[in-house]
Amino acid sequence: FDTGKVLAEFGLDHVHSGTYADSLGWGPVEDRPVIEAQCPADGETVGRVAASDARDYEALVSAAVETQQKWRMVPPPRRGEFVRRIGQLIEQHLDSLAGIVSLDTGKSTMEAKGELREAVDMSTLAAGQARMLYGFTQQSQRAEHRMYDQWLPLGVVGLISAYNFPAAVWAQNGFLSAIAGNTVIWKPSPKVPLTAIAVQKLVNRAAAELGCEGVFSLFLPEDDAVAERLVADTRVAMISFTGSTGVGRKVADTVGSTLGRRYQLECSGNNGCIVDETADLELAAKALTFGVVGTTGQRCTSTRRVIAHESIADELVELMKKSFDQITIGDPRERDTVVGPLIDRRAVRDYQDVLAGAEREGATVAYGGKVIDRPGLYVEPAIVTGVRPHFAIARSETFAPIVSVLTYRDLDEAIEIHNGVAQGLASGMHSTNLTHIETFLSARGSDCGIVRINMGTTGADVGSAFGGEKETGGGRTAGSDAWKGFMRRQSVCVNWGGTSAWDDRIDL
Ligand code: UN1
Repeated sequence: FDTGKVLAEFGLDHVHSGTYADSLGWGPVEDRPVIEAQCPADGETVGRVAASDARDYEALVSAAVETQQKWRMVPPPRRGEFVRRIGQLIEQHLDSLAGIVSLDTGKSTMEAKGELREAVDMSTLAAGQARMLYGFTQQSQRAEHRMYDQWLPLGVVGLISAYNFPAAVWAQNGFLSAIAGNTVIWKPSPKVPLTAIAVQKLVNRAAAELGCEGVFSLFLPEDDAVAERLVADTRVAMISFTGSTGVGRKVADTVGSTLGRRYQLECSGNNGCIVDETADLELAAKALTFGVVGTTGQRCTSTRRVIAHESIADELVELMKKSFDQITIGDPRERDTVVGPLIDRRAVRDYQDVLAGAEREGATVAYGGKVIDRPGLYVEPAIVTGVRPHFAIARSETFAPIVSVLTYRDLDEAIEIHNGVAQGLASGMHSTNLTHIETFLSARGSDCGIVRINMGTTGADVGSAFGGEKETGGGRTAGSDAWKGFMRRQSVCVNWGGTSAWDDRIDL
């Protein structure tokens, strides 16, 4: 696609500095720091964006507090119409917005479109949910009293998102926040500034049409120290954070220390998939391939570990190699590209270090594993065999297309290996044996937030709750009853009979 044209659709300048402060409602700050938007495909600077700073923050947070006072009284179904309208605008501009997501992240346009469809799906889910913020009726033991619970807004939500899903994670958390009656301050990763601005511009258009200005605002600092204000600010009722476990822990410490504020964390995963001796290996190899290489291994749900029964491990690895061979790696702007580059140089270094470390510990890089000799940050997806559970490669998350293959003898051992890591986001099993599957789904099975049977670990459906246990942080967003995480529960009891009910005796 044509970079200049795609940017122009959102009023963004190609290469030259753009100060979009006016259109984003930021204050008249002169000497703003600049964020360079570099495309990971070739390192080209596609845009320069003026960042927000501490002075903008003050203006944004007071506006968010003030707007929330009004927004909380708007009937939820009307709030739903606003998020649905944002979804429609994303849908209308899907192709060019996907171009911007590709320029920022390096993911293929195919995947960028998938991410934006997820954002659209999230808008329809949230709009429908807005009519169903149900509380239960309870039966009071007192005569002529009505008792029920109701769900009320929290206030201002601070939404911190990572570079890998710059639009979908905002939509998952932001749309539920908004239908819940909260206002949202979005702090995206400074690695994806163009997506953040383009999305905010669509939001502003929907807001102007429906009179919902100020419900969503964008805070785009270049520097994490400025972002920390948001986390520490007691005017912000909740922080929803997606990113590494290290940063997530700091968020939890800061927010948790002021009781009454909430946090929701979606941190590192180390997603494993058990493939047993009864599995359809062709299907498993295909599902595992996309789980490993999709988004160049930079999803928190990416498949990091394959735990294969020893009798089929070699055959599975051969099938995975064949399937990996079919993947077109290339410039995300080209039509047939499936896998693009890594996000930055540091990610390439991490990829190299982890593979070198695995070899030192005695594992074998059985497929791929090299940096591709061409401009841009391209690497070959890697399959590492002979990995033992205690190897560093199997214990921590590396955002790169690398999968470790571990083997096991019986199901108990497989589950022990599977659960024997600190993270608990997505998990999977390939099997045709009902007992194996149900064991993995039982209380002694997977300890993760998400389980996929005969599927890949990635590509969550918005209809179910998304998030994980253990060091992944315990947060949930998207479907099921995840909306409750963005609201406060109130237990109500109304005495409608006008008498005080002291007597415990039943007297018919
Ligand atoms: C993330 O990687 O931070 O299910 C979240 C999936 C994606 C994950 C997005 N929706 O693979």
